[in-house]
Amino acid sequence: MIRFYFHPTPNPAKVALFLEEAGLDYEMVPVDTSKGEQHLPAFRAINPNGKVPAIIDTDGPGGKEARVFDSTAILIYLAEKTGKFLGDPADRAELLSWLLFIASGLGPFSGQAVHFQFAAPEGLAYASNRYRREAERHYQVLDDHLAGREFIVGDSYTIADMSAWGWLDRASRVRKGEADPLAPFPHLKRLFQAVEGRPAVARARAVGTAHAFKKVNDEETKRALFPSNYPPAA
Ligand SMILES: N[C@@H](CCC(=O)N[C@@H](CS)C(=O)NCC(=O)O)C(=O)O
Repeated sequence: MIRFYFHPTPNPAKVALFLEEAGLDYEMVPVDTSKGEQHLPAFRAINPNGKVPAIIDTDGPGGKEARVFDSTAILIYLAEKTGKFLGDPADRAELLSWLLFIASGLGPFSGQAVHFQFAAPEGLAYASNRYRREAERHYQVLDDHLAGREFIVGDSYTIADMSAWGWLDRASRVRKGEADPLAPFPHLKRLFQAVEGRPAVARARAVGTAHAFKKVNDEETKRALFPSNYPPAA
């Protein structure tokens, strides 16, 4: 059994997709980041970084419980555990390279592009431009790589494609104001649509929908999500 610590946001979405693709038995545990539940000591014991996703595998290595945090670590852990969606072993260097490119580039720059265009105070044009343009540059790198290729790694659907899907799903926020945000990146758009068409995506999108996650963006939410805007806790 996997306990899956979840909030309906891009990094947990990648893991939801893997769990559904692999047909693993799991229990979704809501972590309402808008209420600050990611900062509770009980959750910090699972992810010291205080972010979702995280998992507990009650049947980890040696039959012992294992915690895994960070979406890319979880994807690699579960792919190795199940032997699914890792691609050809001969392509492992490519798989790790593209996973880390998404984990350290495409994902974080997309996140900051969304932050500066939607959450930060007005007037931070330099930051908005930098993060949006860097996100777009990462889109272009992946788009160029995908020319003439069906998937990111080798010739099969892997955790790299799932990882990219999680953030490409937010392209309309990353490229605020664009009606068809992936249009300039036709290979990326094709990949996104191919993943989007998989039955597991509909199931992954349904994860957590029965839970009443907080939607209001009030002072509690701002303090929970952006603690660096407030004085350090004593
Ligand atoms: N590198 C981490 C990033 C995790 C992350 O930023 N998660 C967001 C949701 S997508 C979160 O927990 N936000 C709440 C917060 O930052 O307090 C991963 O890939 O899992």
